[in-house]
Amino acid sequence: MTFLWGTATAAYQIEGAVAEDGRGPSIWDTFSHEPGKTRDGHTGDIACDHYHRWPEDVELMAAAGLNAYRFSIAWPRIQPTGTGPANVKGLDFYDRLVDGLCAKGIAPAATLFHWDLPQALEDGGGWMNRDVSEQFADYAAIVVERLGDRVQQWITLNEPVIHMIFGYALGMHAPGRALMLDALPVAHHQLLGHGLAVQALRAGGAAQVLITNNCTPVWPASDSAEDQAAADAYDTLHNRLFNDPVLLGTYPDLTAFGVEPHFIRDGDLKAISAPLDGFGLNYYTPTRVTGPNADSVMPFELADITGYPKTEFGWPVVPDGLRELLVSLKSRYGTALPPVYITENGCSYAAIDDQFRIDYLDAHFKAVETAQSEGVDVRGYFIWSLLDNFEWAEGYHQRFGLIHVDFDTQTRTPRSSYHWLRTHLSPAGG
Ligand code: IFM
Repeated sequence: MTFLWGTATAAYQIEGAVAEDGRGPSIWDTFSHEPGKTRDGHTGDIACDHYHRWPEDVELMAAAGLNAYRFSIAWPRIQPTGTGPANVKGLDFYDRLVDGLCAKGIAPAATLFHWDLPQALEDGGGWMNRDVSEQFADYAAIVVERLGDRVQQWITLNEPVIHMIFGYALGMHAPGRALMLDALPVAHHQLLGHGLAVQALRAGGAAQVLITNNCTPVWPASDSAEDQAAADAYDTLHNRLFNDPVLLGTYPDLTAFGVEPHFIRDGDLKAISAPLDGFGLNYYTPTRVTGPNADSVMPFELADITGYPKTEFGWPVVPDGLRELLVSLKSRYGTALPPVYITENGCSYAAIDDQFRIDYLDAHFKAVETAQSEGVDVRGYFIWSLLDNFEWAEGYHQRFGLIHVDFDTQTRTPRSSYHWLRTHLSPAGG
């Protein structure tokens, strides 16, 4: 089986063209236009203008020797208000992109939801409203009907944990709600949406169906009972809350948080735990935690990780964390864990001559090889990201691309890491 080597992107982060061809507004349009929400007031209005420049971007992928591409579909392009008939021009865009990828021998991997909820659905409560789960499945059905004959992998959700925590619990991302633990239904409704979308995708003849979860190895700051309990609580919130229902059909024990998942209905977990063809894993860095202090609102506090290089975002570079995570997933879920695809990994580093990124990627590739030798079935690796792009609340200040983008001229300049990757993928220059 061919290992998938790709890059990953997301619609709002690269497409621009936010008012073109009938696209409706998303929560990120609203949020980024609100003063003070993103660094320097940056928005995704133009981003990388990928909506118009996608042929050049596909050429760049092909020239690097990549055989897969993970992109996301903007729900508000397909259903401008989140429900109702398909906007044909929106579907046409992805149809052109998918055809362009296939023509170059690049397998399309489409994510259905990478955080750009149609604003009209947020106005009805967003993912706090259970109805959105069913509306998400309707949207999935529309898209698979049009693209299902060519898309090799369907990824229902991207990082539901980050969307819940940053978007609904802390308010640092769209839709900007700060509900803290009251945001918990957002986890369940996204997961239910995943489960219902799996049904719709299967009914539509989808080739492979996955979910992408962001996971982190959790390190207690010491072996004290307090720090161990805090690590357990954080692991529950960040990892198990989103992995257990999908892979085991159960929710983890949430008593450390003093909450009851009262919003679960009969049959939900059966839908959520429908078998998958792969598990998408996004890994960036471990998380170190200590026990709570007198002011803590959660049963843990986050602590610094020292002794490692840091990306320009300040994230510690710990390649072995990826091996640790893969092995721990295998040990917790055993045969319930389908083949794993690293659906995102990469670093923020701006220089064109980016030896830092080369070292970063090389070390993470080796960590995957080690995990494979320890028995984990990893079948693909998607680097975040193809291009510098709109990094959410950070605007254009964090640059994750193998390819530098000049946002004034839209000129693409491949970084040293891009050239290194090409050699890595085709050592003979073929
Ligand atoms: O840019 C994001 C992406 O949208 C989701 N995963 C993490 C990336 C880097 O922060």
